[in-house]
Amino acid sequence: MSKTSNWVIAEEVAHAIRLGDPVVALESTLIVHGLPSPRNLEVAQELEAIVREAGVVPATIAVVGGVPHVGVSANKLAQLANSPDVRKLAPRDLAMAKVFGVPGATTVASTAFIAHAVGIKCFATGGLGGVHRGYQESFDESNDLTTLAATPIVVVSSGVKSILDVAATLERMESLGIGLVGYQTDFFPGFYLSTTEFRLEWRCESAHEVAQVFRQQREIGVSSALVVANSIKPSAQLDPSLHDELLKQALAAANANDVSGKAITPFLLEYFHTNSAGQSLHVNVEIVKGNARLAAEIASSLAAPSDI
Ligand code: PSU
Ligand code: MN
Repeated sequence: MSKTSNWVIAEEVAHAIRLGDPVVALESTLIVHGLPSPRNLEVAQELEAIVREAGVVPATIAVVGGVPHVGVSANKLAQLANSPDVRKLAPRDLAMAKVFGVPGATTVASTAFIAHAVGIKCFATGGLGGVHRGYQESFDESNDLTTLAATPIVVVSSGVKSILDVAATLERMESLGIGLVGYQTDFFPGFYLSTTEFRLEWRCESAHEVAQVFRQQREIGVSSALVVANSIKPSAQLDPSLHDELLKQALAAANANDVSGKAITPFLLEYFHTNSAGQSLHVNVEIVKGNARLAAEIASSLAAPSDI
């Protein structure tokens, strides 16, 4: 019995995978824990619509009744988003979720893990998890990084969340051997901000080039993910001075409230959303939409016959 045999794969998704048609995986932690209700469920639908408009099949991934679902229905996602204390599940939690029959949202790590296991090659999110500020004391580094190091899938993101220690995260990505290219940018994006000061070593101009790089990785046996860093355009970014001010306040509030571990990322994002009069929420949604659009293009290129 394969590890995926009791998973629920939507018929449309299973069909596309069988035929080699393009599919884009979407995660559920971002919806359930990263965005406020009721906007979160609308966003989930908008993301799927963006992928569909590009002629690609969307597959939102979540755990329902302990079982990974690939291509979860709007109804099931709403149930998940509305149930209290729904867990944030990393790959290491999937076995326990199954045994105890609990629902959960999948992080970048578990979405990538599940998507790869069923044969999906491309995935879109907002910002990856990474190394938290103060990691020297807390050892808080997202499992997203270690999982992506061992999961061959294209992940489109706007860098890592700007609440993190970006320099340390980039160093860890290098140590872990995670592939990284900028999409039409020479600088690592700053999630809510179009750019950081960190220069990227590689840049792709098109979805086609990204697909070529990923195919090449697979061909030579590089088994890490390929992270595609896609920036929000400068005119749509969060005002940088507002960003810096909110970040200072959010970190102080997390500290004062003793927030740590899995709760820290949702806490900081929520702080931004409630204290920016909706501006950060708007930017966060735009980021993820842009990434879903690009992921659909890349998935299409990956499904087209190879020219290398
Ligand atoms: N991107 C967003 N919002 C989010 C996340 C990503 O725009 O909420 C989620 C992802 O699911 C990612 C998680 O895996 O945050 C990272 O959590 P942690 O730092 O606890 O590993
Ligand atoms: Mn953590």
